[in-house]
Amino acid sequence: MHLVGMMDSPYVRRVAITMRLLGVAHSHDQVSVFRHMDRFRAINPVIKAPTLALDDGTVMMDSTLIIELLEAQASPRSLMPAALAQKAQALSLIGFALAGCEKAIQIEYERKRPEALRYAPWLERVQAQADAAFAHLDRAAGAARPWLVGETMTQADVTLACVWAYAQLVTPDVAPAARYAAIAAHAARCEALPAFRETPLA
Ligand SMILES: N[C@@H](CCC(=O)N[C@@H](CS)C(=O)NCC(=O)O)C(=O)O
Repeated sequence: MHLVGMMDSPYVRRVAITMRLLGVAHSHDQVSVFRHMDRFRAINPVIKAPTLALDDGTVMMDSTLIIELLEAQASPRSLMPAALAQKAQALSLIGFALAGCEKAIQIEYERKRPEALRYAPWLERVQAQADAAFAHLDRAAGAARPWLVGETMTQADVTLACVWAYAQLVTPDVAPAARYAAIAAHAARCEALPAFRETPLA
């Protein structure tokens, strides 16, 4: 299978790290959805990163759907807890992390508009949503034992670390490290692992 997308995308990175952690063999092409549109379109006409091209020609997109396939392929290896309550906890935290990520990206895109076209009430709403997501994640990181869902690292840890690294690189003011010290410490623990070090953000 062939992964397509730049590693500066938190979505591409969570897939790439998941592949390493689950031991899924793959190739990877760093193709940008903005700078290499024609090349990307030839692989996936919708131009979304990450894209996963399977050996039989199937084209997949959306990191969560791709990770679902990786989990099925790697079974019994898994980054998701088997027990229902822990699985729900992991999925809940992944949802908060992906929402925080979406809000950071929305703010970043809004800032790319000419000043006259920016809509302050929208930015305020999105920042408040980001605040809620990161505050929840910070409480969860503060209660980690030592991982977010107990003694084993899960997809919730992978996703939070990828989202955090992206937010710190691109929109550090949206989720200040000083305010979310527990997330910062938790993400640093993830980033020290080989699978993260071998899959740098940019
Ligand atoms: N929900 C998607 C979000 C993916 C996404 O928005 N990727 C960005 C790159 S970070 C992209 O493809 N942007 C180009 C576009 O949407 O036109 C996922 O989890 O994969």
